[in-house]
Amino acid sequence: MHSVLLTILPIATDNYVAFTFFVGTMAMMAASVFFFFEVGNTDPKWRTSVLISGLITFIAAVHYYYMRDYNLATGQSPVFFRYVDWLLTVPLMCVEFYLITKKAGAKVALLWKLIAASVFMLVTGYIGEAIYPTETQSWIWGFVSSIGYFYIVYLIWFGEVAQLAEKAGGAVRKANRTLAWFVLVGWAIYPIGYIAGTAGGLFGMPVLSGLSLDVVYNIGDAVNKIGFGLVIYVLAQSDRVLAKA
Ligand SMILES: *C/C=C(C)/C=C/C=C(C)/C=C/C1=C(C)CCCC1(C)C
Repeated sequence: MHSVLLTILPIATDNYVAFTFFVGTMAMMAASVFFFFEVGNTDPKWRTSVLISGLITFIAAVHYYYMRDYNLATGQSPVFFRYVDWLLTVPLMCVEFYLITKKAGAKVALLWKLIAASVFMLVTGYIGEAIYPTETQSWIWGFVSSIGYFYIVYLIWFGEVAQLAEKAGGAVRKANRTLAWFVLVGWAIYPIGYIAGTAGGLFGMPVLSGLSLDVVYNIGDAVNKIGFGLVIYVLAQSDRVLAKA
């Protein structure tokens, strides 16, 4: 028992997968501390949004702490906990879109649409990655998952979220435009990781062979979770009622 508790699994210097799990854990922890402390330095109307930015990176930090260990101990990809993390954090990102557009009239129905589309995207992606990981099945489920993804892209770029953000104007409009790029470009990192992990890669082409799915997902998470939170933070800071001295 003691040997189990005291065992330290060293990360080999050429083990990039384990290294990105380690750096990911640290980055998510640091971002969480930052967002949590900044809540007190935020205009009251944006506090919930900044708090949720911190919850997103905090949930990821806890998962990364575990996934880093899992990967070092087993050499395997922590697929299940990866998707548990996403199932918690991606709907919270949907909540952010709802909160920033709420004052312009966003209804709870819009929040549910975003959450439903993200859960659909993630559950079907999990089926293709973990339950039926054969080449044909992975491609089919990957395409099905993409329907959910493109629906979210549509809502944020042209649909209700975009319209409400334009109506709100100012800092909200600006923030939504930046977040829309995160969803279009930053979130597109994930299908690349998915394909890297699919049997046969990109239809047998060598472009993604040798690329680790975990390295791609870890980069995607750092860019999207921390980046997303920072956009919300900048919005909150730019839209504060300055006390007149
Ligand atoms: C913090 C975690 C985030 C923002 C995760 C986002 C994940 C995706 C956008 C995943 C998308 C996928 C597809 C569009 C097709 C292939 C399967 C997925 C689930 C990797």
